[in-house]
Amino acid sequence: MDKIFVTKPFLAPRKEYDAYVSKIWDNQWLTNMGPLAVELENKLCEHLKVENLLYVSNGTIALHMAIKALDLKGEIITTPFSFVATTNSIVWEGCTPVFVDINADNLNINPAKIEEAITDKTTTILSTHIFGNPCDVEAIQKIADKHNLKVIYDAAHAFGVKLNGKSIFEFGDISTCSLHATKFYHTGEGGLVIAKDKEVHKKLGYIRNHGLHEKEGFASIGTNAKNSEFHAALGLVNLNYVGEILEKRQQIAAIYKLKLQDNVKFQTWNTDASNNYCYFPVIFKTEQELLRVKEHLEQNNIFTRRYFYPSLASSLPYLPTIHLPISEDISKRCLCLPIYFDLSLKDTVRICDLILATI
Ligand code: T4K
Repeated sequence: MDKIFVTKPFLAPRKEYDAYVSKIWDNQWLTNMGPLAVELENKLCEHLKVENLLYVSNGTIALHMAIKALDLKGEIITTPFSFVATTNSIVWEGCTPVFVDINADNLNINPAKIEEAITDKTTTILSTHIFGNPCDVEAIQKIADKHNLKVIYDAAHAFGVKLNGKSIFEFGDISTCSLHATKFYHTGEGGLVIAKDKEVHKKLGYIRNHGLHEKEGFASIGTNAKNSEFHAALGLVNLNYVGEILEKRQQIAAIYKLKLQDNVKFQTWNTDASNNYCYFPVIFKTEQELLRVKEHLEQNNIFTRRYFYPSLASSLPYLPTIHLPISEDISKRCLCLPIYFDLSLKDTVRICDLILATI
């Protein structure tokens, strides 16, 4: 039996991609914001109903760019329950991450605990909409306004998610997204940076392309965060299928919810938000139960992932260890089940039956 992984990238019909590759050959233009990258950017703005969006090379560089563009220093309040790139970007940019525990139900940073972590060095709140579930953006913005802090959202998982009918990318000073092969919508490698402010957007544009060049000199620092025409082409063909991708993911999620509801806990979703089902996390009663299920599934060629274990606050060798009980507990009990376009509903039912037979 074929192996089933936690995810599998969606690929549009090959001939649609090949048509774009022919264009690349004709243009002999491969990178540096070529015509396809520009076309993708425009189509993404239209699709997501946002402005000030940049297509970049990955979701990690998008975070680095956000910190750089806002010229952030000092302490950045962040979540311990995320992919390591969220924390790494803070450390790499010379800032200090200050972890605040999460809410056990929605798995996002707990705004009620943010204020007690604020010091005179705090400049920013950088949190993740984990598994695409919007943070309590209103509460976070209120705290930020009161203490004059910037807000960055790592929206790596949240492509297409809407909150009260608005794109989730519109909240905070900057939102970033990952368009990695493992995401709901992808361009192979890729990322997005969306800024609230036009001037910040302009600055991000310079940062993406080695900084601002003026006449014969240099005016500001930058990096290379551009993406190639081949990646953009993949994005253009895949974008036509996001409706179908979502529909299939919804069907898979419905089966998981129906069959597993009495035996595991699900992430409490923000009631004002849509869900893209980028991931399907389930929370077991104990870590032992999770490990039993994971092993049993592996014996049946089904490979789940412990996103996100262990808690970032207590596991990074280059940072002091801090024990935050809720994120430590959740990270031990949370398992992401397979969810992707090509996963059959029959296999989804089989996965559920194997889980139910183990717990
Ligand atoms: N912030 C957050 C909250 C994030 O979750 C991420 C990335 C970032 C920031 C940074 O964004 P990027 O710089 O990555 O754009 C994966 C992804 O590499 C990473 O993008 C993602 N989050 C993270 C949660 O997961 P791994 O090490 O678990 O991936 P890997 O290679 O083990 O792939 C997982 C499964 O997907 C495989 O078992 C099989 C399948 N797969 C994977 C690839 C790459 C395929 O079938 N085909 C493929 O091409 O990190």
